[in-house]
Amino acid sequence: MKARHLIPLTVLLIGSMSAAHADFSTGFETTNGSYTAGSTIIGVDDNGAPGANAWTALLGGGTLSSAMGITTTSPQSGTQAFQINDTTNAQAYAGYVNLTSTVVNFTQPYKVKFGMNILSLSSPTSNNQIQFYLGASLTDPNGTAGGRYWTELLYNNGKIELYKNAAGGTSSTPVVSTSLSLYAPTATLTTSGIFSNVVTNTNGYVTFDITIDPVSKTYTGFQITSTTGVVTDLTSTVNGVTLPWVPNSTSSGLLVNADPAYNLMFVTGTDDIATVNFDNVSISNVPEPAAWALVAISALATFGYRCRRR
Ligand SMILES: [Ca+2]
Ligand SMILES: [Ca+2]
Ligand SMILES: [Ca+2]
Repeated sequence: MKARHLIPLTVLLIGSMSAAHADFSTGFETTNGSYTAGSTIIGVDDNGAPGANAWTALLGGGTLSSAMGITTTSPQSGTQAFQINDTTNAQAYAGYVNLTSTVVNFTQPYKVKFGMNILSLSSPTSNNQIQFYLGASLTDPNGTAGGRYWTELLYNNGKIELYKNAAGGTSSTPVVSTSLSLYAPTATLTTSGIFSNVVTNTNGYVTFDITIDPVSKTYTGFQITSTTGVVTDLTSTVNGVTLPWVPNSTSSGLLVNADPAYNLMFVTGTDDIATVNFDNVSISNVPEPAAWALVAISALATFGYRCRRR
């Protein structure tokens, strides 16, 4: 091999290395940590979570943590999934794990992905029945009175709602609000009291794929995928839209403009009765455009160099 052929290979490797980071990924299987079918998730240390950081009950704690457990019913992958089985309209449930200092490089763009399957949802119920967050603060993971988040995705009365920062920077508001029934075609939409569009039966997983640029504090992608093959790319809707970062809110004990923490949290509402599975949760860095541009430029330069040598 002539020396000049090594140049593009070297540049390609450097480009690839700068774009490659480790992922946080769990399917709630026994291989992912001490997840045990039929047992609570609370106290379980995921292999991918930093050190001994364990799943923590934020709400519905103590003896009620059995409602947040590992199920073998309808996993998206493998044989197990995380299930919140909320049977009371007087209690919220929230389980979170703190991923601060995880292997993911949170200073570079990253993708948050998870599957959700609402197995049942009954009345009485109000708004925001199922909730997902990444963020808040270490001292206030609940984000009391409007926490600060990297992302916030809610199931609200039949709708999937991805949240953004609201004008003024003190609260958040949906940037996407779309019907879950588009992705869960077997769901039954009913009217229950004053609440409409409530999914009441088993409907299969819906996978969310959210891309975040932590530097510009904006979304750069959002995709929803059903088990039946429906894929909706809402990137054009969310691209460049500010995350639910609420920079002026100090309600979580955060200073103005300080970054949220990295609490990965799943929640069911206080006055909601719901059984919901989560599976295939991952956070992974996305290749940086600059790195790929470098590869492309070096390839072009090498091509030009070779042409001239002929
Ligand atoms: Ca699984
Ligand atoms: Ca760990
Ligand atoms: Ca409840």
